[in-house]
Amino acid sequence: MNKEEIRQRIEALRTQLNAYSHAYYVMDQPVIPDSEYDVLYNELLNLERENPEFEDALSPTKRVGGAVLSAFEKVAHTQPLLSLDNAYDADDLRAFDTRIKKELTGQVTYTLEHKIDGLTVALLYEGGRLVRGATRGDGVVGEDVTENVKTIRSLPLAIDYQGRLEVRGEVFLSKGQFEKLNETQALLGKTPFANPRNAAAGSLRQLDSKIAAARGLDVFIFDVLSDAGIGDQLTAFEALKGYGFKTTEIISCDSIDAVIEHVALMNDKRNALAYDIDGLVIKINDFEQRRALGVTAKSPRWAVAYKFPAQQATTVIREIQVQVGRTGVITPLAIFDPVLVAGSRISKATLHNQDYIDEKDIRVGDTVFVQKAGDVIPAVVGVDLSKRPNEAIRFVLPETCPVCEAETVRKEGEAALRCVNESCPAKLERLLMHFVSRTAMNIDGFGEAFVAQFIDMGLIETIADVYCLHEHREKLVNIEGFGEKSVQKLLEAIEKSKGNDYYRLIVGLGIPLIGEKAAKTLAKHFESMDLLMAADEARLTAIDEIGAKMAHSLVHYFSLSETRLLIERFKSYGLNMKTDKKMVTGGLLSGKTVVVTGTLIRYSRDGIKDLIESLGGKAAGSVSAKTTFVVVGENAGSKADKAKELGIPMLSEEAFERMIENGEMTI
Ligand code: 0OX
Repeated sequence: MNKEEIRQRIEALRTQLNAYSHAYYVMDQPVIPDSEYDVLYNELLNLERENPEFEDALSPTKRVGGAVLSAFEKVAHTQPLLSLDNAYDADDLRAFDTRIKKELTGQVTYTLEHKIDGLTVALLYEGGRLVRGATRGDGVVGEDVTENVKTIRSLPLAIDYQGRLEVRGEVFLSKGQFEKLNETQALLGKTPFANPRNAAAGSLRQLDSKIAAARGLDVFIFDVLSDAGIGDQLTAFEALKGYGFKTTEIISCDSIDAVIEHVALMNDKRNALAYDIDGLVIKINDFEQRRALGVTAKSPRWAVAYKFPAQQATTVIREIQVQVGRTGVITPLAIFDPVLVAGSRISKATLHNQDYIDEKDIRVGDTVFVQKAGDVIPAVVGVDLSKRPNEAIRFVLPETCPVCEAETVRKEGEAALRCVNESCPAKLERLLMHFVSRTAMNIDGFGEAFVAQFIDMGLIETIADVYCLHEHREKLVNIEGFGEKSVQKLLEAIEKSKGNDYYRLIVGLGIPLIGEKAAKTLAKHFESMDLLMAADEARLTAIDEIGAKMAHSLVHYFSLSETRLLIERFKSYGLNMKTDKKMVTGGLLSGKTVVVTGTLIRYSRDGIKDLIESLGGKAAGSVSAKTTFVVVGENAGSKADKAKELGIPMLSEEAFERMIENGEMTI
């Protein structure tokens, strides 16, 4: 190839690669496989290297970033970048419509665009080429981030318009890129970004454009400033798309009612989008009407940003309280200025443990991002380090329990710090609240304040003492605000609770990792508390819903002498500790008689007997015509012979286990 042919080939490759990038990054419709793109890209890269006179700063090979800047240049915007007034509900939207209708006569059409929670940029094209990208800054002066915006794959570096054209848009990170970025941050041992907006802001303002390139920024264009005779927003979007820009969907509505309807619809659909939107921007479609309305000091009268109820908000942590849970776990709780998140006011959130605090480096005085995890539990997801006060110091959980002052201990391999004092009053208070709660023994009349008082007065030292409260009737009646009637009611509720389903007592014990669901499963598999207490870890983990950690927790709990004493006392007070027969009769072995012979590997004799009984079966000592089947272990003797003689099915230990695991009688 001679020089001219090389130049033409380079041009052709650039045009071709730009078109493929547009299909991939803007239209989301790749037209060639990555491998083919790579071949052409490498050809271009080589030609450019060998022929430096044809270098071009806007070549597709320059998307990877380049020189490191020492600072960003300031850029005065051609026209100020306005901000938007906000609307938070249907009333605000109607007020916006009313204001407009006062000024305008004739039909008004509104357009609705996604409101991207990113950073506004102004992009200038001259002679069909991107010449400058600037941040919004204060709306009048921004910063030159041309090198960084050039790395945004969905942004055309060359467009088919030779005049001067400025477009404006919102730079953002998709949810997927944000996840990926945080995974990388974690791998590098760096603090994760709190949200996509922060990550996008940090990336757009990187002095090293190679870093910006690696972040995978994206941009939606929503505005075009040109004299090309465009008269309305719908046409502007069509023109933008025609130039190769990426736009969000846009819809038009002829009434504010239709706008309100669409806004509600979008709030439901927003989670399905690949990027975060925090609302919709509602604009008057017609530019003539826009001009008639004009602008206020900082925002246009013809547009409004409808904000969805915030799912994330910022607030300031005023205090970190330390709480002691019923199992002694010390939990830090952040108390912050109340904020509205996903429609509800929150003022505190758990910080879980020391690791969580350290990982996010959360301090008192910090401005933090809070959100509702799974839209229910409030969580502090990150810190805005730029707002950290100088005096903010690292937060460390205490070495002694804030309630009983006993030592706090963190076991190896555990995230939790615990108060190791078995009789810590805080633990007892929490356990007692849990014991009487709706999910556990469901005893009405135990207000939180009274629970603390009963403990203070020495009336309750363990949860079993609940059933001795009637002995202190006099003292109870004299408690201020309690009175004869409430005492009577409470004592009746306590008495009634003795007849509860026994799974409730299992819940009430507050065994670590054993909640309501696990307790119900256990009550189904073990007919009585005695059987449950005798179960070993192998027997427990043989149950589908019981994992190794739960099994370990149960065995440990029941091995404690305090536990045995507690259970004995409950028994002596007449608490129900047996599964309702109905539950067992529904068991896999209900109505079946099973004989075990020989030595089993996984079960002791008592263990398998318990298992059979907990499944509703009868464990018999000898084989007869009534025997349903025989479980045969090693060195089985005469019982196996008898079973053979009578034609009674025999199962190996393994086959028996499989049958139980599958929950199906195979004989
Ligand atoms: C966005 C967004 C921001 C034009 C006149 C005032 C605001 N965050 O997605 N701004 C605008 O419009 C400008 N549109 C948007 N879609």
